[in-house]
Order: sequence, then C-alpha cells, then structure tokens
Amino acid sequence: MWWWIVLALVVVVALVLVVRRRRRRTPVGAAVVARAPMPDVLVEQIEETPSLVEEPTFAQRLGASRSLFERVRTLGVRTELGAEQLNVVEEVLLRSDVGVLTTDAIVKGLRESGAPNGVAQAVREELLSSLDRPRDVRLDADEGRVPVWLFVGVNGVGKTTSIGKLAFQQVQAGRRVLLAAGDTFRAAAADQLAQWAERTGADLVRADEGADPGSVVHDALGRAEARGVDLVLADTAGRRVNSSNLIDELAKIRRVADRGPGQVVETFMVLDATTGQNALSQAREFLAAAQVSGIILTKLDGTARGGIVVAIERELGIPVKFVGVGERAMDLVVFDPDLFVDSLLGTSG
Ligand SMILES: Nc1nc2c(ncn2[C@@H]2O[C@H](COP(=O)(O)OP(=O)(O)OP(=O)(O)O)[C@@H](O)[C@H]2O)c(=O)[nH]1
Ligand SMILES: [Mg+2]
Repeated sequence: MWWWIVLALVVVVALVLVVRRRRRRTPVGAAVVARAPMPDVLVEQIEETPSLVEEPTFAQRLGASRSLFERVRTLGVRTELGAEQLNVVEEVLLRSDVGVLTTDAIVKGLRESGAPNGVAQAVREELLSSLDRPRDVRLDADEGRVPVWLFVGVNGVGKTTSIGKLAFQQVQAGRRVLLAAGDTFRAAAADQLAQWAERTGADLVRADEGADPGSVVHDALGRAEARGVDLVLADTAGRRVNSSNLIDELAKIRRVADRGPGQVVETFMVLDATTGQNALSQAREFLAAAQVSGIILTKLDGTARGGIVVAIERELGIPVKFVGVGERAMDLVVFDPDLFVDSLLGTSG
C-alpha cells in the first residue's frame, strides 16, 4: 500500500517540475520566434556595410596621440611661461616622437615670446611650419605609358594592406586598377593581395612563390597596357636573406617598372607609426635605392607616437602623403597637416 503512495508522490512532483520548466522557457505574452540560421557573411563585408553608428572622426581615430596632447591643450593662454609649463610641452612633444629638433625649436620659441594666443596655438604654428611640403599624389604618366605606384618597406609595416585600401578607393573613383604581386617571398603574400583584388574589383597579376618579382611586374605592365588599365599598384617583399639583397632587388624592380609601357609616378615607402623613431632609421636604408617620392604612415590609430609624422618630414625631407588610421578599406586617408595638428591640439586655423 505504502509504495503506491510513494509512486503517486513521485509522479506528482515530476509533473510539477515539467510544467514549471515549460513556463520558464515560454514567458507569458512572448511570441516564439524561430531563429534564422546565421548567413555565412565575411567579417570584412559586414565591416564595409555603412552602419547606423556614427563613424569616428579623424581626431577620435588618433586616440592615444590625442590623449597625450591633452596636457598641452589645457595649458591655455599665457604671456609668460614658467619652467613647469615648458617642461609639460617638452615632455609631451618628445613622448609623441616629434623629435628633438622640432621640440627644441618649439620650447625655445615659447620661452622667448610666451604664448599670447595660447600654448596650443603656438605649438600649432611651429608644428605646421615643419609640415609645409607639397604633397600632391601623382596619378598620370606620360602619354601612352601606364602609371605605376611602387610600395616598399620592411615586413609587417602595412604595404599590402595599404595597396588594398588604395585599390578600393581608386576603383571607387572609377579607375581601372591592376595589382602586381611583386612579393614572391611567400605564397601568402600573393593570396593576401588576391583577396583585396577580389574585394575591390581590381585586376591581379601574380606568380608562384620564389618567382622573380621583376618578371611579375613586367607581366603586369604588359597586361595593363593590353587592357587599358589606369593605374598599376606594385607590391614588394619586406624581407630577404639580408638587407643589401633586398635593396638591390628593389632597385631592380623599379628599373623594370619604369621602362617599356610602365612609368613609376610614385614610390611609396610604407612606415609603421607604432615603431616611432625606429621607422626613421628603417626609412634611411631604403631612401637611396628606391627614390622614394612619398611616405605612407600606417597604424596612427594604434599609437601615442603620432608626432613621428613631423620628425619624418623634417629629418628625411619626404612628404607623408597618406596615413593609415585603421584596418578597413576606408581607413587610409590623404594626409592633411592642418587636420592632423588641429586634431591633436584642439585648435583651428
Ligand atoms: N590598426 C591598423 N592596422 C594596420 C594598418 N595598416 C596595416 N595594418 C595591419 O598591419 C598588419 C600587417 O599589414 P600588411 O599589409 O600585411 O604588411 P606588409 O608590409 O605587407 O607585410 P609583409 O608582406 O610581411 O612585408 C595587418 O594585420 C594589417 O591589417 C593601420 O593603418 N591601422
Ligand atoms: Mg605584404
């Protein structure tokens, strides 16, 4: 008899538990919506889709560099500056990698004349006077020749990514673009460029790993001429067994790119802003061989050392033409000194 009672109790408890679990799963009043399977969309494609969230401004992209200049922005208007304020300016400029020459000039100017229009304004004028080079980007070659942009720089600085971003922008502007995979050092380099070609609608010429980069560029020019391409973007390897080989090879690629139908109208040296002053010594190694016409400074979004733009121009005498402020296709912009300096200092012209 007693086990009948136990069995009945167990059944009742089980029923109560089942009912409670069901209630928890389906809240009263909530519609049960079937979940659609997630579409198999590339992350990059999602990122390129215009979003309802507002795009960060250039100043916001400068993140860490901008934060560093906060202390200068708050120094205000002073006709005389004490040692403490001058120290702040000096420390911020040196930490941002503006370089000793420019820092000394700014601090000397402030010590002599104070800052009747504000410290930030005085720093602005001095920084802009170090950034007053012409920086037009050449797109046209001589009659009947195909313009080539050549990209050089050590490995990992952002050459291939910058080529992809520029291809995106040039295709958007209505030009027929061809990418030449001149980095034959590893197969992945050509694969990376092929992905950009696919995403941007640019044409691509590539060869097997270990092939002669000169012949890739040669083939690319032949195809560009035959197809009426408006611009060839040529990637190069960032490494070789030793650096003198690399420099020799770059000189050779340049010679190939600049004869026959091709004309090198820009040679961009790509530098990584996060390496600060090291970027300068790297740059010097390339300068002689590659006849650099402009710098592309990448990864400004990931460093407090944005002041390196100033040191590069002042010490190398080569204009920064584009800056990278992120990893998406639109995150490479023409370098605008006023916008850059005003973004750091909160000033305006
Ligand atoms: N945050 C940020 N990342 C960048 C920027 N430019 C490039 N990168 C990243 O830097 C890394 C290296 O870029 P690559 O374009 O492969 O560099 P590379 O110079 O071609 O390198 P090698 O082919 O090895 O010589 C990648 O993860 C890029 O997404 C930039 O402006 N901002
Ligand atoms: Mg590369």
